[in-house]
Amino acid sequence: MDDTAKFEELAQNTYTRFAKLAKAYHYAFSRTTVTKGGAPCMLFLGNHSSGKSSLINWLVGGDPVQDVGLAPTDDGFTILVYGEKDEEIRGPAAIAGLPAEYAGLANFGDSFLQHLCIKKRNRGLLKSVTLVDSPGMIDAPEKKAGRSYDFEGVVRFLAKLCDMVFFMLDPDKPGTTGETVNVFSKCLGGMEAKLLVLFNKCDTVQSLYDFARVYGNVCWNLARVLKTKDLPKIWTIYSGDERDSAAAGIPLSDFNHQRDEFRNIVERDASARRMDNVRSQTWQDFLGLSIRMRIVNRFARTLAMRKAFTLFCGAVLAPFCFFGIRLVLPGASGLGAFSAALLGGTAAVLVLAASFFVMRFVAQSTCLALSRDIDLLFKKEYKVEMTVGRHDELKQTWEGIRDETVTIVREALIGKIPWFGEFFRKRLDSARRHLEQMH
Ligand SMILES: Nc1nc2c(ncn2[C@@H]2O[C@H](COP(=O)(O)OP(=O)(O)OP(=O)(O)O)[C@@H](O)[C@H]2O)c(=O)[nH]1
Ligand SMILES: [Mg+2]
Repeated sequence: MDDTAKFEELAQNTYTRFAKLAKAYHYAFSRTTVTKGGAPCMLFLGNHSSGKSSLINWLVGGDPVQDVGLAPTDDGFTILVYGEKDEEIRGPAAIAGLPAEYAGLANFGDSFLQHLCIKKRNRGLLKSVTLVDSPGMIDAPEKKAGRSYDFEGVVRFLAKLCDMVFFMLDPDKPGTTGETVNVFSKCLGGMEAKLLVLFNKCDTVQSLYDFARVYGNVCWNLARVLKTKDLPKIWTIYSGDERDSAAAGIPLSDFNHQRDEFRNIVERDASARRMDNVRSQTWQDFLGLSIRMRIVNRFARTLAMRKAFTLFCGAVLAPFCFFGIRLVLPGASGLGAFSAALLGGTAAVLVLAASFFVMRFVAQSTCLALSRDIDLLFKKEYKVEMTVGRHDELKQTWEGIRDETVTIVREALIGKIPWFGEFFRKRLDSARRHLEQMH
């Protein structure tokens, strides 16, 4: 077994081993299955008619697999995989034709599954990569008109799973539609490393001046949606047979060169990219779980201590009330010993009951206070780690799970947290280190 297969097996075992723990801490892994020897996957996103399907057809070669057209053509997701015989599976049955990694797509419901198609084709490229075509992004004329399924959720799921994400723009629509803005801001955050921006159909520009204008427009619009400080590399390409520069408005030789480079990335770099993606995903997943556990465990400890202290105060005060009243009242007020004991007993019970109420109040205010100051809690817990080593990674992972953790702390959703949470976290950390050593 080679190193890659060993890593994949270990990652899969680690996911299975800690799945229950993750559930107890309300933590969702971004991937739950690592298929041994699985094919790298590439997702094509972009405005409608930006040329996604044409580019896929060009990459796989032979008869066109995807329909192309000027009007919005694809209204669903198509996953192209290798198969000896040509086959198309649509709807819920499609999931069964895919590796286990895609099983999570079933969670997006029947309406989405009606918009899912698997195409099996006997093409060389598909032996080594899986390609995912998506519906073009549109600004619906009516605000209310939308898709019948959670489009952004599906894009987020696929973008996390896929090893490369190509985002396509074309000279016709160099601007970004509302849906594109949403996708960039809600679905592709933190995935900049595997995102490649493709400025497609460069053969259609009329002149160098025309090209400069649309290219400037693309950069301008990207700057509004991308959260990175630097502009990413924009691959300027076109699909289909090599065009003659004389027929196009601008010289195409440089772009032909870029097309070849792009093709190389798809054909040759794919498996290395898959390994990078799987490694960084597993690393992120387990680091995220470890942080979630540490913060929630700390919260649970603080909560338990404050509750115990309130009850302890009640338990100490109650006998004082009982014996104090019993001793002081009979002589002072002429009450009988029995009446004094009765009064003392009632006071003690009232003190105990009050301490229960105070405890509930303390619990609520602790939840609120800790959820409000959760960043402070994180900084205190990771004081040492933040001063050395991979503090940027820690901070980024924390930011990714912060909001959910706030909800858990505020709502005190810690009912099923294991008693020895820190012990389990240490086991998780040692499994994490073991995985890292295989990097
Ligand atoms: N000149 C030129 N035309 C292209 C290129 N790529 C695509 N087209 C044309 O652009 C139109 C739209 O192409 P599609 O591949 O259907 O675009 P799409 O992004 O899949 O569109 P949707 O599925 O509707 O989102 C078609 O008429 C294609 O022939 C290109 O590189 N150069
Ligand atoms: Mg298409």
